[in-house]
Amino acid sequence: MSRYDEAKNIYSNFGVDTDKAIDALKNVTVSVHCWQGDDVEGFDSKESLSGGIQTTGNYPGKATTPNELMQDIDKAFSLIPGKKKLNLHASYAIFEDGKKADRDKLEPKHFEKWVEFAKERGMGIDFNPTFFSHPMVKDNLTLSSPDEEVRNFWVNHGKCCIKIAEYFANETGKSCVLNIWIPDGYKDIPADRFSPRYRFKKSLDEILSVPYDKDKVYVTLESKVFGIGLEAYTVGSAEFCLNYANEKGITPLMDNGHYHPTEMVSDKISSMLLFHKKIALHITRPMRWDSDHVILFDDETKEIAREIVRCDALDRVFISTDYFDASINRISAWVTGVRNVQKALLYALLQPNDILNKMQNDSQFTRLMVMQEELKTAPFGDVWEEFLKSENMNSDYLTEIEKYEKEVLLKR
Ligand code: RNT
Ligand code: ZN
Repeated sequence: MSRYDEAKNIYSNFGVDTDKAIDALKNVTVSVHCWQGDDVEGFDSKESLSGGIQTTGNYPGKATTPNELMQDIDKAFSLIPGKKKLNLHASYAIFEDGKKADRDKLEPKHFEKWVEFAKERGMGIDFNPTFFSHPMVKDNLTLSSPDEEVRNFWVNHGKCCIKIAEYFANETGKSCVLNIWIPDGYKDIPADRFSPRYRFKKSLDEILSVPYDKDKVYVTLESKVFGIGLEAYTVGSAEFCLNYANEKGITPLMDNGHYHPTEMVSDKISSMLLFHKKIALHITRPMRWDSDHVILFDDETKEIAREIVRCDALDRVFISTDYFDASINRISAWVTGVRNVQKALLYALLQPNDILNKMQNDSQFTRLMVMQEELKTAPFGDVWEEFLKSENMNSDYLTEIEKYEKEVLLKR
């Protein structure tokens, strides 16, 4: 009997069908962030990374041109099983013949190369306006700035991005998630918390006044609790973003690095699903702060996945990754993190949820604890290997990456 067959038997004793779990996982799309490949630098500006986010590390071989980034994405994606989507930021615009356009003048044509790239690979594209790493970010403010010139510049950027998102959806035939996140905030105690939020609301209203097809473009709004240098106050707080999303019928996005450390996104998912058709996630690994470490197969990642599966919401949650580690091989960081999201999903799909729910409802809390604990040591690894095998992959991706590092990355 193969290891998988044995695992299948063991899981069936728990009331779980492993083949079904593998099939379900094959249908889940993970939107993979392009910015792990170049430490969130992008191609449109020489400005260093700003917005209260930070990459640390200086591992050699990072992508510095569109071609290098595409080559690295190809390498990473060749080692990531399952369905993938490419998640781009506006700062990754590609300007031909040195014809640069500023962020408030971006057009679909500046993303033609990416569309070509995605289409050739049968992938959809998600998108993000880039409200950071740019000289028009004044005093850490964009859409909430009291300076109308600054605020308008960024409103126009948002408007351009809606059109580009629609272009992506039309070209790829797959809907595009357009995620708005602004870094705006203050390092120290502000005198006025109301007006910046008032202006942010007004700016969002202006951006969303651009007509767009709501079946093709899903606008999401990402909240945050604080950023580096923005410790005292964040304009786009959880309350702001959630209320705004509710009022305007757009989709809330939760990044699990954007809450106080004991606040868990896994616990928020069920509530959010009760009040929204769709929700969006940035899966990351905060370590003491929003440090954006590579996603591990850890408890919170598993719990997030379990919530999605238990709420029967795989088709209602836009799952994307958001982390950036410059201290290790960037391709490996990509593959490890995205595979861990998929591992967590498979792990979640291998839970006998009906049985466990019944135990909860029947107040069988002893049995519930014992079964949940016993499931932790069930032969999950063999089911994961079977999934990889069905995707013509295996658990050794590092050999290939080390070869690529020697032959490609170190020669850059
Ligand atoms: C920052 C947010 C945001 C960014 C990306 C690059 O704290 O998480 O999503 O990480 O847009
Ligand atoms: Zn994020």
